[in-house]
Amino acid sequence: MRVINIAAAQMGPIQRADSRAAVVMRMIALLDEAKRKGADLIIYPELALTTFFPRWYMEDQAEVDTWFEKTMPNEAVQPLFDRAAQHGIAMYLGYAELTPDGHHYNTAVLTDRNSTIIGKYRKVHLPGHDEFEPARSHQHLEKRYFEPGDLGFPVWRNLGGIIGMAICNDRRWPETYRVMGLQDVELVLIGYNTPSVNSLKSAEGLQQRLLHNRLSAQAGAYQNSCWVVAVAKAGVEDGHHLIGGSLIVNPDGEIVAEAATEGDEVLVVPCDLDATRFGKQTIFDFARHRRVEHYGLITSRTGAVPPD
Ligand code: CDV
Repeated sequence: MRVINIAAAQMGPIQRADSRAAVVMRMIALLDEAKRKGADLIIYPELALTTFFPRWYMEDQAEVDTWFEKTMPNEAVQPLFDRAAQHGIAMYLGYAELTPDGHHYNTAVLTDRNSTIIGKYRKVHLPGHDEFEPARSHQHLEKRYFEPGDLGFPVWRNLGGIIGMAICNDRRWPETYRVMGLQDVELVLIGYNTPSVNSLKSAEGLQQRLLHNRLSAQAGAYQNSCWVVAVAKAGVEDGHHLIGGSLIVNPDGEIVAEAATEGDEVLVVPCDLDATRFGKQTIFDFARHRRVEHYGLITSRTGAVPPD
């Protein structure tokens, strides 16, 4: 058995006025709880240090940039890295990244038990739109504020396993998991901020959004025989509701833990990475069963084209 004790650290809402320092204090409290429960690895949500700012329309780039981190760790976040190293807990941390040469990404980093950053992922599938759309009940301006990630879907060896990362909307795309599956991934870490309403489709509410969250994570886990951990920032941020439903899914696609609240909440589950092997050696033994000669459209065509 190769067991990693995984802590899914769901976070309740972060208001627009909340400081990074206050948020980091909450994250440290979650980390301390994870330590008490024996965690080896903690997963925080997408954009864990701030409110989900892409809901706000901004024209002033200087204002936009206040939501971004120019270095990681930085002064505000250093106490989190220090406490994680003290506890010997590895970490997935999502934040808005502004690079020295001016690029903006929706990013997650992976640290080892010493809080050394060993991996970086930049969100590939950016949802939403890039201009103000008055018909929407809230904006979702990720396409305005971020560039699509430029790092692909790498995986890293950490804690004795093979670990990959994705961010929020990525979890709805089978390609996300499969590209990592083809690198023998054993554990996929995902942070998310998902509004509980679709601002263009009133029939799609909280229950359907929770269903799609489970469906995506369970399918990704089962079809690639890996663990999937998906962690929310949840609750009402300045009047805008985000779903909770953080979950840990095993390589059979079964949910083994799910958050019960929309607040700060830690789920800790021992995840045996050897449990990934059965599926990878049988029904999802890619080397024996995949038929790449029939998959060309997956990479040669982006949008659907109906037949003549
Ligand atoms: N932050 C996100 O990527 N949110 C999307 C919303 C727009 C649906 C998601 O896939 O959850």
